[in-house]
Amino acid sequence: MGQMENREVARILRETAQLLEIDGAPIGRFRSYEKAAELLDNLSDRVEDLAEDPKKLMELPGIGEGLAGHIREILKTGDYSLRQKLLKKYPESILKLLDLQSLGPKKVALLWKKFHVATVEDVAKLAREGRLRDLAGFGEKSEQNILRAAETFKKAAGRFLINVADETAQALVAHIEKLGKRIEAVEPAGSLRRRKETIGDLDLLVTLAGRRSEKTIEEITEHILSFPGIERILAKGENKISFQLETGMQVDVRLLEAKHRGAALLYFTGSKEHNVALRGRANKMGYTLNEYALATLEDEKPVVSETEEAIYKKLGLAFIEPELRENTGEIEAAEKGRLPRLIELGDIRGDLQMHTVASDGKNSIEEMAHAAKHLGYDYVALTDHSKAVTVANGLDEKRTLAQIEKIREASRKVEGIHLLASSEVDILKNGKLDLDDEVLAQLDMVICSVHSYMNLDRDAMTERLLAAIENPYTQIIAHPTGRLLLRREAYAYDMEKVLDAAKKHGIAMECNAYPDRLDLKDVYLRMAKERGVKITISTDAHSTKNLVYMKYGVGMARRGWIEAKDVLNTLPHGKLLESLRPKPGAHKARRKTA
Ligand code: DGT
Ligand code: CA
Ligand code: CA
Ligand code: ZN
Repeated sequence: MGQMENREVARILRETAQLLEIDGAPIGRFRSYEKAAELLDNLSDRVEDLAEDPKKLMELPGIGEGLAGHIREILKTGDYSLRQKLLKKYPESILKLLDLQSLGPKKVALLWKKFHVATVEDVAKLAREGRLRDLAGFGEKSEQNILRAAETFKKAAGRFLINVADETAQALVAHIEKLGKRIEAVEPAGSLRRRKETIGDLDLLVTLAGRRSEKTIEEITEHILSFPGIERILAKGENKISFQLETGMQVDVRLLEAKHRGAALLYFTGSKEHNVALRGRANKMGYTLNEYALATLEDEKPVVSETEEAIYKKLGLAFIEPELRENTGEIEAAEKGRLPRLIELGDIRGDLQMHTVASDGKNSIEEMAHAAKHLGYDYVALTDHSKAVTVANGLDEKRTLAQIEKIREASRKVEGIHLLASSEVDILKNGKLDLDDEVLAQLDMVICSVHSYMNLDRDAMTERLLAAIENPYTQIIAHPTGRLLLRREAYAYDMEKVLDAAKKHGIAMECNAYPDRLDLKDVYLRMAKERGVKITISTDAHSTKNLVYMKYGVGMARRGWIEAKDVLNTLPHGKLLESLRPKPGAHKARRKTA
């Protein structure tokens, strides 16, 4: 029996739920699978350990004898018989169809019944031909939505969210490090090291401790390939091993000697564009640059190769952080000594967006506060949804006021951390905010964001955001473009206009650290910084476990050339509050006393 991660078991349960729903099973039946999947995803214990004692499994909420048995079957066989049975009825690709934004199980079931289609391509074809508009629940608009979603799907194929890639890389590094003294280092390179928002494949560099010999390479290769979860081996040479994991993720592992480590890191970190520019520069200076060394052009004599720093130095450049290596001005800045001093995770003093059980979060105010305190934060803002976001059980005025009281009470109870009573106030279709002014005035911080009518045309969306920014209560715009990585494109609007308005009114823009969002993205962060618009980096955590996503937000901010001084939540509590756009009342009061 192989080792199974909670996530893997959850996936099988979730897929069973989806197939049952397509199959027209009663809601209670598939929901119980769905809930079990969600539970496992958020469980800190390994389900495999719990399952050793049948009683322990059944102590979990919502897990009865039936589900406990199914979970044990999944752990034992690596699959689930009901799922397999359903997959005899429907092709596996139908599960991918469900990932398509705008298609739920009911529509997928209908498409299967009517046309026997189960792939994104086939459904897109029907949409293109205008054959879906007359189906119940569809229309011309849904055909367009399907086509747009299919486009996103095509682009996303074969890519992974950064947290998934990062966790896989960490597991691989831990596995390879078991080689002990035989290796000197194991380090991720490629897009993961550059902290790109999505990752195509993993590139791992393994530096050997001694010289390479056939025997050591053989032993090391054998160990690496014993990593659980390898689906198939793609290449196996003395310098490179490639394989595909069961999750579909591809991994390239390079084996190298210590003297080449810097050159290899530089080469395999990329980006390709950065490397091309660096090689051009090297050539002009009489060098060649490859994955082994910076060498003289004339007789290919190695000059430096052991560290990246030494190579950059030889090329007349300051060290360029991996996140900046996209050939968007970093080489020129490194030459002139004008690189930014990028923000680091340790600069962050608090988290300004998170949800609790009051709306769609999993933990209480106090649980979030304790977890945040544990991370060493000075403050956090509790930002449950407002009433328009009904799917997330958003709070109306009355509930918001009660929530504010609860937060204040918790703040008194939990020592050593400031709790800000806030709300993620929905920006309505017309740009108005979803809570009354009297309630907005009670909040310590007002964060606003869009959750509906995301395909307004560009001008209407620009106006909507401008209206929200002009509302005197607005202080921060959260996940400003609404993108969901690999699933949904950003909504279109005039970012320059919106950032100009944000600057004018002293509004901060969020860099949402949730791995599905990472919004604002690098390019927009840089645009914001150029205008002097302040940034906040927040996790949008929906459980205590999500608070660690901060590092991905910091990664995106670094890609956007952001420094600690650009980010409001690097400030201590008092300074933070002073730096927010003044509230309407406070503004008046301040002017009166002046
Ligand atoms: P990904 O995997 O699509 O998220 O993006 P990367 O940047 O990790 O790209 P990948 O895995 O194809 O290659 C890793 C790095 O190795 C890449 O950033 C630059 C370098 N590299 C790989 N192959 C080539 C190549 O054929 N030419 C050049 N110039 N660089 C390469
Ligand atoms: Ca890669
Ligand atoms: Ca690669
Ligand atoms: Zn939101």
